[in-house]
Amino acid sequence: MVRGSDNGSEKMAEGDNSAELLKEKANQYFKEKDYENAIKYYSEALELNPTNAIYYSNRSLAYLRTECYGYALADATKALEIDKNYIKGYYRRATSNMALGKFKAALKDYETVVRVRPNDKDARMKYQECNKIVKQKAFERAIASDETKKSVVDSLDIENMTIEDDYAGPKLENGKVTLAFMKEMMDWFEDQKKLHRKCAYQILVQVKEVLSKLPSLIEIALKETEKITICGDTHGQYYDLLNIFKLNGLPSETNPYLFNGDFVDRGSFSLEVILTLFGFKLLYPDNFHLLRGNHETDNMNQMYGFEGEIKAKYTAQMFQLFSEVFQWLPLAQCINNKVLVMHGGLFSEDGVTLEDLRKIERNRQPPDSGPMCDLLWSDPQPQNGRSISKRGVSCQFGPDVTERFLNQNKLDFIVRSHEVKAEGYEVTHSGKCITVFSAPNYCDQMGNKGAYIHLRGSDLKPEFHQFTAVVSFLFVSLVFCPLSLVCSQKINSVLFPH
Ligand SMILES: [Mn+2]
Repeated sequence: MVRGSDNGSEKMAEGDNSAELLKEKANQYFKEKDYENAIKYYSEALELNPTNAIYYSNRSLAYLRTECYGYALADATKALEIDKNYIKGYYRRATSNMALGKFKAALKDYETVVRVRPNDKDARMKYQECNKIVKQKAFERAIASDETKKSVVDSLDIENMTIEDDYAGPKLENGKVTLAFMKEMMDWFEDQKKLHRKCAYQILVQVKEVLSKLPSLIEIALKETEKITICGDTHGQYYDLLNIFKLNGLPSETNPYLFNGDFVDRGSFSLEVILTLFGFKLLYPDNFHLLRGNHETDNMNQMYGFEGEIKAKYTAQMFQLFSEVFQWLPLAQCINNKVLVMHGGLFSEDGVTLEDLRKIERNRQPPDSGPMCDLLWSDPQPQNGRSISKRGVSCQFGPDVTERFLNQNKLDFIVRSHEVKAEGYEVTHSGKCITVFSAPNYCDQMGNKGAYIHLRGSDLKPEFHQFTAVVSFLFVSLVFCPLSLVCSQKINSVLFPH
């Protein structure tokens, strides 16, 4: 009996030992920022020892890094179920909830951390940041109810904004965006100079007018001889955007583009990216297309840098106007009745038709569920059916879901973005679901290629073009994000797994 139980615990110890080795291996991958492999080995460690809170907590952090906030939250919760005194678990759960915009839930966990570790400066800072947001949200709700929403446009007097004599930058010509203006502005931005606020406001007011007249589902027809270039996420990587134009030509009436959302946040040059894209929209309204991504929203902009960037470069009022403009970005685009493009993907329920998309009232922050939410947030998955989202918003859809949707709507395939891919693009669901991502070396560290797609009217066969990042380390990297816990890549004692 005794001997037997000894053997049992020896075996257990062996299992623990190899689980520890797997964890060490995972930690090494994490250090090298190879989060996919880190997740793989934490998962293997958990198979051997499913009662270790640290493994869950470490995997939670790796999920946070890959923006799988739904999974990150589940792991942090699991770590706390196993060990409710495990302080890092509270940190992780708070971070996940922050990323999901659940600030009150996050605040509760930060409170716990601060109570247990009164001398932890980092924890105190996070607690204060979070507390500020909770109060601000409550204030916004309070004023929203007694004031009908007024547009920033009504309170601007753009005509009477004066451009100082010492301003040597680009100006609109008689209030109009021209090709000469666009070229001058792109050079100006390349030198990291600031566009006069009058010009920025002119672009914003005009583009709001143009976008608000568009339907939620854009439908275009390419002639036999025409082609369109589809780009995925650009995320404030201005120098990579310029590189796309260098490689693929400037936008024009004969060189149409479709940019598939997530123009802002993450990168330090979101303002430069979005004003360049808006400028081309004004110059070629019928041949230059923009769709909304999940980052063209207030919640994301608050957490991932764009709001901070606009406040630093201009004012809070200008950010408000950006927010109004974003609400008018169309949600999907159909090409030759055969190819449907959207930022995220397909829907949480079967039966959604193109007619349903046309009817979406999009001038709002996206709801938590329904077709508008899904278009901006969902992801494909390899297995059939649907599962809960790794991000904690919308769903994941399988090849059968894609097949049914395409059949019902008489479409050939979908093109979406929203996920970083090593090669810049990925073809899944037997060629029916294509991902394209145009921010190479995403966040200055993912090492991925960027890609864009050519679609020709003659055959609508996707043709992929890959490119690598321009040397962005030459440029000062500025982070405009108030919530360092969510988005900073800085590794400190709290963030690093153990
Ligand atoms: Mn996205």
